[in-house]
Amino acid sequence: MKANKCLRSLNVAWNGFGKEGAKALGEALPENDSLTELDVTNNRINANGMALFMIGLRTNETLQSLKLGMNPFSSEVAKHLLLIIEANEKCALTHLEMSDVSVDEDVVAVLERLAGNRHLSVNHGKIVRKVPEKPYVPPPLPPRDPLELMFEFKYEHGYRTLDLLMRMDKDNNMVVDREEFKNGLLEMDIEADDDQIDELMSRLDTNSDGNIDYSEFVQGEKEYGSRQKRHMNMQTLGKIRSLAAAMLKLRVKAHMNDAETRRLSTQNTESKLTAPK
Ligand SMILES: [Ca+2]
Ligand SMILES: [Ca+2]
Repeated sequence: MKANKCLRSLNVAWNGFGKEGAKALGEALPENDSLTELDVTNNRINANGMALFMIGLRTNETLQSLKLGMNPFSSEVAKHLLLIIEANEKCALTHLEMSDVSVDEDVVAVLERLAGNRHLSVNHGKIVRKVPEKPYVPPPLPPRDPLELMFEFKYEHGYRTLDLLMRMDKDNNMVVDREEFKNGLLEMDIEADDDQIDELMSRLDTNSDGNIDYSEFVQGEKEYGSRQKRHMNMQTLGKIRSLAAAMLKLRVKAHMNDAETRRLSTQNTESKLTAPK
């Protein structure tokens, strides 16, 4: 094609020539000033192949019809293609066929700009929403032990053990019975059903007299309060791990962006080298 300066129409559809064919076309297009129609439908041209092919469109001034359908490239690649067409002020393209390529709002925005100053009709696929990046969702924490929550409440409010007992002991007999304990937890917004209340009572009421006295509160705090502190340490550790994982993801993404910038920069250089003087 480089040598054949009189060729007006080239149909190489359904060859499956892939990246190598796309590269050859990308190199030939800037040097050809006769070709007006090019059909490369169904040639297994993916994003890499399109990158090589698009180099040729940066400076081509004769091509009017380009058929790119049934090649595996994305909306993002279609956007780059349109940006290249937009940047080439002498581009003669009036018809672009890629009716099986779904496009997102970024492509639609470029098409709207082009509609204002070019006579270019583009057959594209359906318009889809841009796929947002999935936000990182940490795994749910297991439900907290109501006793640990109760002692956490005590620490947060700066209560002494006696303050906690007196807060729950509504009849002022210096012990907390089942009903007082149940209502006390409710007032602290700690949820526990009847079975759980029975179980919690049996853990605190070690002499099984049906009441929690001061020494039983102290003993309970030793046992479940220290567990609560350990739990808090584990939570802190979990948060640090989540943060480290998120930072690692950001570093990987930044590295990928750098690689993409370098690749585009290389393409730029190649384009300058192949462009006619
Ligand atoms: Ca009482
Ligand atoms: Ca007791």
